Amino acid sequence: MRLNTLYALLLVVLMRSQAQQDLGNKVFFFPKETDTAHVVLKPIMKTPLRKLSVCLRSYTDLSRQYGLFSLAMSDPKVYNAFLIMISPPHYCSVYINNEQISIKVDPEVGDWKHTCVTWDSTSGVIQLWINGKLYPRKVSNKGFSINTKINIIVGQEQDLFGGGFNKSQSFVGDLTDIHMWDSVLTPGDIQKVMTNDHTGNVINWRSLNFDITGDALIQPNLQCVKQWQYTKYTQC
Ligand SMILES: *[C@@H]1O[C@H](CO)[C@@H](O)[C@H](O)[C@H]1NC(C)=O
Ligand SMILES: [Ca+2]
Repeated sequence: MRLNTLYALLLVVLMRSQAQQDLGNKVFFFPKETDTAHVVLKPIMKTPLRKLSVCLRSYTDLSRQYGLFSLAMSDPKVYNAFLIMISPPHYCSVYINNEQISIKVDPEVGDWKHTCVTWDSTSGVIQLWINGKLYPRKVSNKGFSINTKINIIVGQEQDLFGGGFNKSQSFVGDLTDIHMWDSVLTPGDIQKVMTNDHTGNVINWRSLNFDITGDALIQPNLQCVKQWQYTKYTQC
């Protein structure tokens, strides 16, 4: 009887730590530059990734380099297995298997920015979409795949598996609507993601399993983007 109660309690604790949250109308807010504040995003992933798409929205006034999305592999040790780094005002870098691909983009403006990156191992083709605009495509690491021993972090950029943070590359500001897929989104899907009409099957902002460490907060999204093309901001 007592053992049963103990098991029941343990189950509740386990289920709580596995709980998924719907973060619709919420943001991760990173209030200041640190080398600690970050969020680990736990993916749903059973097989290696040979295709992927990552989309998220960001709002920052940083003018220095910062990491937007950091995926590291532990075995083999590939800490920039998939990384999105921004170097304002003109460059967005996508790293696959530690190879840096820089893409020249329109200058940063003080506004919400919706970023999607897709990669297909079959061709190596990388697509970068910012606010629904496709930038010139690039190629990296044809044939590479990302195995399941990974750690995904926002707020910091990993120079080690789950660590090696540098505050000069940390993110400061708001992040929201983070989604990841094990496929390459079509242009139509990307339009849907922008209007929050398509959710990820590897990471889903509306059903997110995550751990917050350090000085990062969940805050209401004060400017929800419902119909990006038509009325840019609506109240939540
Ligand atoms: C931290 O990042 C800055 C800016 O990118 C760089 O100049 C510096 O060398 C980095 N420090 C370490 C220890 O990696
Ligand atoms: Ca670094």
